[in-house]
Amino acid sequence: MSPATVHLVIPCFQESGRIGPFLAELCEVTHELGGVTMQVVEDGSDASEAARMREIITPLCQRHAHLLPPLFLPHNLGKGGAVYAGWDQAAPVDWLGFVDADGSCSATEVVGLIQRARLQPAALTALFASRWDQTSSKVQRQWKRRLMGRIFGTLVSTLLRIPIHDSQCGLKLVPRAAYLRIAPKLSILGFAFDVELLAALHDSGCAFEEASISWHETPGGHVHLIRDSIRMARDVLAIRKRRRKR
Ligand SMILES: Nc1nc2c(ncn2[C@@H]2O[C@H](COP(=O)(O)OP(=O)(O)OP(=O)(O)O)[C@@H](O)[C@H]2O)c(=O)[nH]1
Ligand SMILES: [Mg+2]
Repeated sequence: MSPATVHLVIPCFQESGRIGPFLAELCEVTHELGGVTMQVVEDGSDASEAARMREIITPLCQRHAHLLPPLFLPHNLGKGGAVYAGWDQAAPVDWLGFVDADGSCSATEVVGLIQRARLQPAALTALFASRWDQTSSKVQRQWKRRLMGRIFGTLVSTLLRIPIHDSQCGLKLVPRAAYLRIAPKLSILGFAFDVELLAALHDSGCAFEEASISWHETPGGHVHLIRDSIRMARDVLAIRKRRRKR
């Protein structure tokens, strides 16, 4: 029997300085794995950044047919907007997923999560990678990000009453059928999109599991700890309000 198919989106906002080695390794390991397609979705570039991204991605596309040509969106939608744009254009695979471009989560971890997904007899349970095991040497993060991650995780699980520790980890796999059911309800396109995705999956009856992974933070992140945390907390409150109305 052929393995469950996966389409992975790599959302990018001005990542030409960070994505190269990670994308090359990801191409190699997913090529060996088979049944995986991938696409970079970038929405933060000017002409010179787009040219740099093409310089990195074009040779990889030539070597690896499973790396689809990048999608350059005309306007900045945010991380979630880029992920959904990629998912909405994907061929009918079993699993839709995304992974951050900066390599904080290694290509080996991506393979591990795909293998875990393929153990399911059918694609039914969404898999959210998690940095919750924060005491472990597996997770290296700046203390400020670690702390904000804990606070935000507690906020999400308490306000939304969903048993999750780390809703924000940059690696997730979602059954495509489950995504199609909830897609019309999704409206948050920024950094809190994962929270709305999680809540919608949960409310639609789709099970999810947190999968502990190694995480070695790559410097140069785009999340602004104060500004984005406030925005994300507001988004969580809005999600709670909408859920209560239903
Ligand atoms: N397309 C797109 N991708 C984005 C946008 N903002 C962030 N991303 C991508 O989202 C991913 C995560 O962003 P990072 O900059 O790594 O976030 P961070 O500040 O390191 O936060 P953590 O990784 O959670 O510690 C990266 O692949 C970014 O390029 C955006 O507006 N559009
Ligand atoms: Mg990062």
